[in-house]
Amino acid sequence: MDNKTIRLAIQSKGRLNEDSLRLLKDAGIDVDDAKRKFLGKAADFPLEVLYLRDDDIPGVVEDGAADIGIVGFNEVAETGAQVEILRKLGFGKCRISLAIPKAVDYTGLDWFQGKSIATSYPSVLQGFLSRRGISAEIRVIKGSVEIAPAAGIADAIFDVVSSGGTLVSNGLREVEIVLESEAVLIVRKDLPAGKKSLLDSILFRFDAIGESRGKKYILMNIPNDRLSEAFALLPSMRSPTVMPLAAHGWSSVHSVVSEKSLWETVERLKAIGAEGILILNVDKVID
Ligand code: PRT
Ligand code: ZN
Repeated sequence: MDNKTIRLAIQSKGRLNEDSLRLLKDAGIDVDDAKRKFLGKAADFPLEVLYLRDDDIPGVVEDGAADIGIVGFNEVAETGAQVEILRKLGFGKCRISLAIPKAVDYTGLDWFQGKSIATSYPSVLQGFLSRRGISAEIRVIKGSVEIAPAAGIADAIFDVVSSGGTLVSNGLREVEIVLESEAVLIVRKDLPAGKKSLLDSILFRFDAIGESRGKKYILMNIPNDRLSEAFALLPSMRSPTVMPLAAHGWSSVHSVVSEKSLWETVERLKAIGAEGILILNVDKVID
């Protein structure tokens, strides 16, 4: 690996693979989606992609076999790898929680005293239990942790949850959220100086994509005598853009609004006479 190419580790298959590749594509970095290949190359950016199991990504970045990686924060926490977390990436959101059979009367954390807990995250769990002064037996299981209580393997589980559907269909109830997680961009501790500018360029692109998340571009026609009311409703990056319409007494107003308040803003704009409202996606935002 030379100093003019940066090497990124991503999950080869699984929940984070597609979103990781999409993020790269949105950032103008097209890599061959050769899932069976171990090492891929970007066509238009000096970047190599190493396709790995998610469990291996933090360690490979720590060792410097990859310079950067995209992986769930839960894996970074579990491996304890000495890497720097540069960005949260907004996908792969989940939590690692303690769950118990739903019929059990839960009395608080003390319930776990002396119990057995099945998990694939023994290190995160041990850390949590020690901090809370609970001593329980940890049983490491690599897959299908959710069946452990029904199978008589453990009293409780500590596992990744997102919708909670898996817990419910296994007769379990989430009782303590221990760790919130999402995909993160990690970097090795001693990134060679020559690769710093490549990393900066990737961060610049990722940030522009991150900034655009949850934002919509809105344009509409407004009677000129209602413009000041419209401006009050449209907090923009600097201030809204106003262009006169050919029709006398009307202007076209353009702005960027947050998706959360979009419908409320649209209703208020309509109430002050806005017409021909268009709402468009925002791909990138560069401040
Ligand atoms: O093969 P490899 O080792 O790379 O993959 P893996 O099987 O270990 O991981 P994978 O692909 O399942 O998940 C990769 C990462 O996605 C995890 O490390 C988390 O950071 C993140 N993530 C986000 C999740 C979930 N959501 C999730 N729901 N990982 C696992 N799950 C499991 C959960 O444990 C449950 O069993 O999916 C099931 C469905 O969840 P519910 O709650 O929606 O029913
Ligand atoms: Zn894994």
